[in-house]
Amino acid sequence: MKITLEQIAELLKKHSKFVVTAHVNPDGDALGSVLALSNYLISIGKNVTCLIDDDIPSNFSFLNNIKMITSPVENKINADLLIVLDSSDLERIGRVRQLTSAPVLNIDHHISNNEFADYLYLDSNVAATGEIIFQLFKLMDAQITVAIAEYLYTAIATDSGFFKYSNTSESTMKIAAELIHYGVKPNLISEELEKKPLSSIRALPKVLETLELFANNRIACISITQNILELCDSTEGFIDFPRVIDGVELAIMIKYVDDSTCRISMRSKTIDVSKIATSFGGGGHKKAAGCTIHQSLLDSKKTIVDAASRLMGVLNND
Ligand SMILES: [Mn+2]
Repeated sequence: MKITLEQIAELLKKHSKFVVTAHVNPDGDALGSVLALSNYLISIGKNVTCLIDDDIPSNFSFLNNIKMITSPVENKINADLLIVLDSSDLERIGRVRQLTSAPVLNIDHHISNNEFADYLYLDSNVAATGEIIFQLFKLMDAQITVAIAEYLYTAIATDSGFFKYSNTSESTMKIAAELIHYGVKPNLISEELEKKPLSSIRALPKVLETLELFANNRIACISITQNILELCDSTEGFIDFPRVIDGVELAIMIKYVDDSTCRISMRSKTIDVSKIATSFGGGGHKKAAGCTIHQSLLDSKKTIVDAASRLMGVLNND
């Protein structure tokens, strides 16, 4: 059932025990939204358990109280509501669903959302789930502490590519400005988020060696092979290299998972890549989406480049 922000506020007021979660492979929006909403709920006397079924990338360790997000363990949790943030389908929250039978409230901005929740608030026009949480806080007259402002700024800045992507709207900027008013220092947040481990920079030449162009140079693809993965812990930011090549409309990163599984990330300037991702069981946004393909790295590359070429209306003869 689709609900309004007002109805979300009612649900939050009415209930007292919440599990708050977001998608696996958590990004700034997932973590920032979970931390902002959870800390607010705690501040108004609610009982909150924050769970994400994955490791938290070290870039986010600067966020206040980040350790309150833990991995799910076997024990069942008695809760009134399971709040699922920034996730377009239930599979994306991993094992968290098995821990509670509470009804699900889903707050999300992915156009590919499959409407799995009991209560859904979906706005695919906002840059980040953090924007929706901010609107909710305004509606509930929430006190926005510096920490909450930092969580929301991190959520919005990361999902909008630091206010560069096409999802950046007038309202995105206005919310960011308000968050600065509440005490955010944008330079300090960028410094933390831009940090890369030395191993990633050292692996970069190997990554760039894998660069291939298809569809008359409109598609650029990099491959993170098993060998490259052994050199670096994080592949964060690698897709920006094919993305910025002059003339490239679609950047693809194919990451080895095992001999018959690859993780695909896509960043587009023209075509709607959420369609491609959804057709392979993944999801995302029009200009940024991802999926998993159960093929070898080479076969996955062909599969995804062919699908993208078809959508672009070009025959891929490369
Ligand atoms: Mn998001």
